Amino acid sequence: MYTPAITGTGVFTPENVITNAELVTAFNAFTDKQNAKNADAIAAGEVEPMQHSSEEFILKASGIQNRYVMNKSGVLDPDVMHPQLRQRADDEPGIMTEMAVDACKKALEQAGRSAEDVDLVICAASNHERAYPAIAIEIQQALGIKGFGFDMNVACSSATFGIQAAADMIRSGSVRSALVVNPEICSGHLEWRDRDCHFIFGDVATATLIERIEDATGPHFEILSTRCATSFSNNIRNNNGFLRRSRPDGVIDRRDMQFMQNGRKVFKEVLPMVSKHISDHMASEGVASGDLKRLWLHQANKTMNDFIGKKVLGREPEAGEQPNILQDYANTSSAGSIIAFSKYSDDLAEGDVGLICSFGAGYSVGSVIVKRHG
Ligand code: CO8
Repeated sequence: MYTPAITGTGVFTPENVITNAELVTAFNAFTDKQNAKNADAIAAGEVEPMQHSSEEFILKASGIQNRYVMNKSGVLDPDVMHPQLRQRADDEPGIMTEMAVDACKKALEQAGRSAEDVDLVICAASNHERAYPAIAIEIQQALGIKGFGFDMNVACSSATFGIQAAADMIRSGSVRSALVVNPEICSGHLEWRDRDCHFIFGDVATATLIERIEDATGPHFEILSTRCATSFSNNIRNNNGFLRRSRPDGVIDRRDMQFMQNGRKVFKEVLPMVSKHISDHMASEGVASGDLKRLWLHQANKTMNDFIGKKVLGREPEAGEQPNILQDYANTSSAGSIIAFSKYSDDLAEGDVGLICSFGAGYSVGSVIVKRHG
């Protein structure tokens, strides 16, 4: 058996930022247009008027201030309200591949490695640009990696589940080195015209290089243990699949193919599940809360993270102990905890222990306990 270690991480951040102010202005303009269009039906009491969104609500309910997106103009155009992404020719790299390649190169550079050193690419994300060939195989080809690649999807937990899969293969010796990459174009599956969720998501790609610990050339994080759990729930759902299903009246319901959630229920049900999962995982590995130097949590909601941090540590987390990036990136699904890890882990000292945790649709929760070396 070999010991796996995280030797490099990389983050691709899109160029375009949307602030809450810009988002709310676009949403409210759309709302006014819709209400004007439906004025007669609204006056007759047949249609409910749409309500404005508010910056204050978004910040208070979620902690989000900005989000990065792959296309800004479409999202902010009240007559469009979705990203307008150019369809790629079959012989061009896909959009997810371009994002992933950038993140992977940064992870390889940080580890002092090149593509020839890698045996496996796992593209772990909550949405994939196409069904097949696997995005991972396209990334593998774009980077010039031998070995193999495959796609996997566990929604927001894709990265930690991918890390477990890669770490287990490294432990057993079937691969020597793996890239787990999470290109998330959440803007493509978000209903930007829905006031309840239009502020939630952003786009990004993260990559994590995992190698045998003896192959590490610089500072690295030994993977002490991983744990994954799932429990079926309809409270976060996206019905977009390969079947073109229509309603009884023959209409294809576009909303049915986008992100849907019952946010309040998610909040209530996922918090205890995650807190218990982390505490049980730590207990079975003999890690006390006092031993934990950092928590890199899934980035969906600030209140949620504050709650989990307090529950796991048994006290209010101190500044920097549980870094949030959601104020800048919003919820980037599987990439969130890896962005936090990538940006806030360099300062840990030899022997410091930390925990990466993701949670979300499924429900799913994945945790990775790591120890700093070097
Ligand atoms: N502006 C102003 N008011 C608003 C707005 C708005 N934009 N939206 C709602 N309100 C109003 C509501 O109408 C409601 O009014 P009233 O009290 O009169 O009924 C009031 O504000 C409160 O609304 P909510 O109860 O909905 O508000 P919450 O406080 O619950 O906050 C949140 C909403 C932020 C969504 C919160 O519930 C939350 O964060 N929940 C957990 C979410 C979560 O973690 N989800 C995980 C999903 S991600 C995942 O697993 C990956 C899926 C793949 C993603 C990729 C595709 C995109």
